Amino acid sequence: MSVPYGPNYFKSFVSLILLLCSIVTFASVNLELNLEWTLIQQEGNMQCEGTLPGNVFLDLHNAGLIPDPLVTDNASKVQWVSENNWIYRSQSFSFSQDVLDQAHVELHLEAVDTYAEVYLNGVLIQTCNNAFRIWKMEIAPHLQPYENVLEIHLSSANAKGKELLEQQAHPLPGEAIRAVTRKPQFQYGWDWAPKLNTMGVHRPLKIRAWNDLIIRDISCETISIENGKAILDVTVTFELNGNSAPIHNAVLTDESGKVAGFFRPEELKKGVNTTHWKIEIDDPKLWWTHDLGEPHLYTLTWKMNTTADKDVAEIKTGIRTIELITEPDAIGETFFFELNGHSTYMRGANWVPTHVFDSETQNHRKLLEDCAASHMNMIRVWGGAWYEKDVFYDSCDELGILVWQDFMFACAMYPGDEAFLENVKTEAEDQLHRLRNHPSIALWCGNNENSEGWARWGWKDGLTPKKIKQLEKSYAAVFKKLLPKCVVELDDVAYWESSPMLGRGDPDYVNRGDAHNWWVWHDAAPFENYQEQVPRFMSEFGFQSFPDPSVWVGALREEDLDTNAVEFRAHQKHPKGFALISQYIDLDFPLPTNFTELTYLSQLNQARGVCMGIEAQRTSDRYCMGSLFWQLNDCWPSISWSSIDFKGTWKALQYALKEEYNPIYLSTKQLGDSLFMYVVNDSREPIIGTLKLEIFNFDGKRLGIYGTTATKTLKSNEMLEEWVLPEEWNNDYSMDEIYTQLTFEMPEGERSVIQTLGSPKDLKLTPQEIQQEIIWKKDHFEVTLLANHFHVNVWLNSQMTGKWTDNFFHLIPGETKTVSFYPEQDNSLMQLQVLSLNTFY
Ligand code: BMA
Repeated sequence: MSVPYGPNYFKSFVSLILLLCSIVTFASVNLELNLEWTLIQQEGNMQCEGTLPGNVFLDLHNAGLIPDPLVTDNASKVQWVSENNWIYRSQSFSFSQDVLDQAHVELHLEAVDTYAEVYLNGVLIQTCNNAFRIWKMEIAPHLQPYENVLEIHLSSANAKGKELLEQQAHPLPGEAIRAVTRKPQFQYGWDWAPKLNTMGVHRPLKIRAWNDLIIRDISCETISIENGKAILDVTVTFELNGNSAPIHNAVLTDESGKVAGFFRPEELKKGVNTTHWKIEIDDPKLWWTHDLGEPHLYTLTWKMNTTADKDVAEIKTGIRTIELITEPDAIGETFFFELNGHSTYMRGANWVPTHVFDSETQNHRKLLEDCAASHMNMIRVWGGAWYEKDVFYDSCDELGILVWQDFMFACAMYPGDEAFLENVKTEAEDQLHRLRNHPSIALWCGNNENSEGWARWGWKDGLTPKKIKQLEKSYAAVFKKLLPKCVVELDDVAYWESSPMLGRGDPDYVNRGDAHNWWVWHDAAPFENYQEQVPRFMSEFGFQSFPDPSVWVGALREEDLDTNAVEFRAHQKHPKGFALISQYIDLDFPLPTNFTELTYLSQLNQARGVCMGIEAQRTSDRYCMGSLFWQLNDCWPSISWSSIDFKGTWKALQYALKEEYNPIYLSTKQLGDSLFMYVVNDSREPIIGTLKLEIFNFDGKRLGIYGTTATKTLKSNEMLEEWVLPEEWNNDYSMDEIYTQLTFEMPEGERSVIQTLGSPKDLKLTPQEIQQEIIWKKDHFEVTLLANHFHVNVWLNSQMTGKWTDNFFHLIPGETKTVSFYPEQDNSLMQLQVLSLNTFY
């Protein structure tokens, strides 16, 4: 194939990049369309260079016309941008003859945000009104051989929202302005995100040119896995233009080579056709989450040709079954996932966008690797944002992490008129087609907290019974009828109407469905509340903390690192955020005296709270079958619930998860004056071992050893609970003077955890010195520490962005601890600050 742009236009900055090299030999063409753009204010005289994928905030900032919205309190200063209408106009471009010769040339636009009119050479070719749809438009009739200009006219979602609200037959409660527009809801401002209601096209613009034949869709579903045999159903939808009969050639492969093949001439049918291929595979290699096995992937390649055209589609998929089991039991109703028939405890977190601007999100893979490294096996894509980019789902498939996928609706009541429903239906179909082949997708969930909001957030106040009924009808139309129907028709995983199923306050809250615990934080209940309220599946619970100080570099001036500074406060989006953080720190920790100490203690406090929740849930003897805390990551420099901050630095919580989410879970819990010891086996295989509890004083002297010499066997999903009564051990020492080491000794090695008991505030620690040695080794620092006294949660503050191999750990008296730090930027100088809880005593 020749270079796909005209020879006279080398200087026109048009570049069309080949997406798939393998397609070179085929007649149909797949291209990414990279053009030069100008951004023009519609009713004003601002104009600058534009970039798509991208958005107006980015372009105006790059041109120096607005300040960086992520920095200081600038977000509040750029709100006028969202009230304006903007045009992206391309420079003139052309296509090569290969493209122009095709009968069809389609422009595919994804993440068009949101109200847009697309013009080609002055002709309106598409009107868009949904950022979550994939817009496909035929442009062949409007193409010129040499000069083409594409224009995307974007109108303000605020203005359009007001217009739509006026047309509503009934008022919508809550933040109605955002509910009428299908764009990421967090862009209207959230309690962890600034209000940056932007306009643009966030994902690559694509061209598909074809002549006689195009493969529109391919899906591969696991029908059953039984007696060492898997049955798969492959469905292919294709479109034919002409009169020659197509020939199919399909092959399923993995790294061991061809697994199954298929070759068949097909009867001709002009227009849209669907064909099926049922495959039986002996001894299939199943797709497992990384903690239960290998996330094995197969490649399915489907080639088709007619005498006049060829096309090929390739997907990566896995053989697995995933079911949500909700069955009545003595207490209420179960809520757990079965992966390949195996009941699986879900350990994970909620995912928000990795950047306020979708085109800037890049670090999906790295964050998901962090999740796997902390033993997470499920991640929830929360409903107030985006259906994530392909790289997110590809990474989950490869890393063996399941995805709880929300449809993009959050904390509002949505319209139910026909136009809205039609729009949502197409959105759901687009996304189901795009994502259903990913073995990682475990569940489609209708919305986030809409039904809880409706039940208990006062949205019904002042509404007549008739209006209440209308709103409930709209809710039912979207979440009880339309979305479940789409999921049943297009995917093989379960649909769940709303997360949570029941709000807190509902008497059945802990008995059925998934739950969000916001007594802690929003209602200021103590962390112990997590122990009282253990639901069947906890899909949200969490607490805020400050990010690593390196996050603020470039975002705030040194002198603004102060909770009273307007600039700093702009990065805390919860109105009671600072007060709540301090209130909880006061309960359990010594008082911080400066910003660094506040950062440190806020992280310890967050880790303590979330881990108390995880412990209560994981030691419920499988009553609760999942812990997804709120929230994994950040979309900008902020004080938030995240366990990994905006620059990717792990907070204390993320390190704690290495123990807390370990598939073989160990914990010592103080209940009254007794000590309880737990071992929980989340792995697929039985574990055999002996349990031992050692008690040490803070000088490292062993005061006692408890446990039985009897070997215990724990089957998969089994829990071992043992206890030490007060009379057996605490005559000589009190809880605030000791730390424990709980060990489960197995033939293949031991698992061991070190913990302190009770409130950290009461610990009788002393601020003894830690000896340090720092060595620079080509690309990383090696830090060696040694102390004579037990140090709680040692924090190594490098004051720069990078990655520690361990941090926030307890330092054992007399034991040398060596950790490494890999700075993001080349930097052989580190001003290490070492802090531990002991510093405060
Ligand atoms: C949950 C989420 C978000 C919110 C978080 C913290 O309800 O669904 O809406 O950001 O709580 O308040």
